[in-house]
Amino acid sequence: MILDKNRIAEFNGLHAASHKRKFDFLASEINNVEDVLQKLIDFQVAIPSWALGTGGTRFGRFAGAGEPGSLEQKLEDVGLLHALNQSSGAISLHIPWDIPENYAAIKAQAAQLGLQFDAVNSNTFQDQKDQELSYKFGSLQHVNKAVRKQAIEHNIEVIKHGVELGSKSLTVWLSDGSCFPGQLNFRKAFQNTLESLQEIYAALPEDWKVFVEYKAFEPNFYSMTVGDWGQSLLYATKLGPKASTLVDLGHHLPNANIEQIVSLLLMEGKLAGFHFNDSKYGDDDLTVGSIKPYQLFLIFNELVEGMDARGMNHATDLGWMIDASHNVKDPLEDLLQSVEAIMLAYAQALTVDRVKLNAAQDANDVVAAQEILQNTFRTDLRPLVAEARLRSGAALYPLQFFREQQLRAELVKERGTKTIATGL
Ligand code: LRH
Ligand code: MN
Ligand code: MN
Repeated sequence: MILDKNRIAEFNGLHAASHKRKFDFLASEINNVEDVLQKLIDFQVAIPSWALGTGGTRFGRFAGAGEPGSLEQKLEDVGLLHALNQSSGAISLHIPWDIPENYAAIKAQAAQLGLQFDAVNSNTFQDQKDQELSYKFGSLQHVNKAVRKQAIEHNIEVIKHGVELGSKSLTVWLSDGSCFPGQLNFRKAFQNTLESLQEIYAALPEDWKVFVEYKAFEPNFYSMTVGDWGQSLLYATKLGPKASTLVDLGHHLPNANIEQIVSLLLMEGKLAGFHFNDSKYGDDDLTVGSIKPYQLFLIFNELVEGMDARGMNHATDLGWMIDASHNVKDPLEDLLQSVEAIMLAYAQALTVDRVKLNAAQDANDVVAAQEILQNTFRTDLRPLVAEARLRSGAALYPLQFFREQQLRAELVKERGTKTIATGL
């Protein structure tokens, strides 16, 4: 489905007057409002191809209707999201869940929808049909060199797909690790993984990067070979300047101070970017901002502070991606909510009074520092984010539009009720 721009314009027209009242009030309270708006307009969050179908757990999956059944339909869905919010202008593919065949056609379709190809993701955490050797006991860490070789070759294959599509980075997430004490020699597993990553690194084109994603547990429950930011940073440092650490918000042990991790990785020039999601317990992959919105704001606060200190471009110098899935929501509605939460946290971080915050920190004025952050967090900046959308031709209220215009029903009509998208 390609959305007719007139439908959005008509919808925005109906809400223009009430939006303007709210925005004008807010704008009069914010110093650098035009600058903030431009930054919001420029900011784009990539959508993972595997989040477009209803997710499942190992206990079951309740498939939705009108889900994308092919890579072309996944692109269509991301194009639809982007038309609605103008902030989702990229898609991240997972190989082999997505197998691009006709590169020229896929690229032409993406260009027509205004989409870029973000990081490509490899998959050595599952065995595929017809795969020669099993990843049951790991991939890049495996005790058998032939298994490591197979996993390295897969990653190089993924890079090749990415090159054809115009991606510029590879994200490597490994489920490698062990389930029981004694199962694995930690040092050998690390060395094998490093050597394997070095071979993948050597295959990166000149202008490419590799993102090393860590995760504390699951599917291995005793040790993970890339289990935390320390281990990821070790690999990234040993690999070289094209390698950095990717932070997936759900991949930490409970109560980890993610904003501090982000700040230090940024300081070291080793922060690759994000997989945004939210969680109550572990890798829950819930809608961004649905559980801990204050944490999300604090992370963006560190990002804005640290990126500005290093003179980085917010929109282009890190990888911004969602990595969420949901059992009980319409995936497109879920993704609209996630993008909105990210934009809101970013807007909040952009409006923190940094001069006052620095002064409070330098004076050990703990109360003032907390007030500054919480006042910003508690200011309703939704009209600001809506204004950025309005100016970029998106819908003032994308979720409302999606529901009122019954876009899922249109997709069901096109694709049918018995649809299953590949992914988690
Ligand atoms: C692992 C992970 C990783 C995978 C994705 C499907 O939990 O976050 O990023 O590629 O899920
Ligand atoms: Mn992830
Ligand atoms: Mn995950």
